[in-house]
Amino acid sequence: MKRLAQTVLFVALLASLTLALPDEAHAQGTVNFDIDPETTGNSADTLGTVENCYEVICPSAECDWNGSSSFDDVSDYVIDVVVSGDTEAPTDYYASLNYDETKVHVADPGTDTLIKMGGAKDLSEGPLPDSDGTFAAGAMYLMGGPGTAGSGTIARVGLDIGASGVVTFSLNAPPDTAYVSDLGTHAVTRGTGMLAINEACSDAVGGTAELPDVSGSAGRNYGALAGLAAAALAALAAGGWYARRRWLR
Ligand SMILES: [Ca+2]
Ligand SMILES: [Ca+2]
Repeated sequence: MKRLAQTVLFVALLASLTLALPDEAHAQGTVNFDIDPETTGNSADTLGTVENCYEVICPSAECDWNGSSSFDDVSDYVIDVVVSGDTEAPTDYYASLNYDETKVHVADPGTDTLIKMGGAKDLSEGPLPDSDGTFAAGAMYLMGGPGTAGSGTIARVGLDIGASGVVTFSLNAPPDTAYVSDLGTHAVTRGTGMLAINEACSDAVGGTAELPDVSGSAGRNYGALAGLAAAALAALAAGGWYARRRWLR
């Protein structure tokens, strides 16, 4: 009976060791994927500020305030999928990007999925435009390589904006999002990013959550109303002062 208990313990120990093995395969550092909705200062091996949310006024007449969409397959704006952390020179990568296809599509102009991996085989989903809510970017060296080491942009994504609203971009779990170097497959973390089209970012992060069902434009009107109220109070106070002076004379 004691021997049986020892055997069970040994098997359990062996099982726990085996389960720990996949972590050994990620001995190289973690690579953090994120979305940068404003690309200023970004390159293959440099990162500007990685904003969580960025406000844009739709740069073309196709964006309506009434929520209707119209796409013309031309890029109006670009965002970046960026990497940081243990960004060894990549030998292949995948970035599976989710987006709200009622507001943006991934268009051909402006999209560059080889920024960090010049001369690699482009494995990205195509042909563009992509309009089903998920765009799979990726590349792999069949010869040559590796790519550019360092934190920076790994894929630049051209967006055809078709409607107003807040779009949250996210990345799907490995293996759909992956980073591989000569050291092997890196563990990854995944961030999100938001583009507020003709809206305020504060609405997207709940800054006006205490107000009942307020849209972006209404939120701004509250500010204007508050300003008017303050002006009215000042006028009343001034009026009262003037009246008092008249009464005292
Ligand atoms: Ca940025
Ligand atoms: Ca797609």
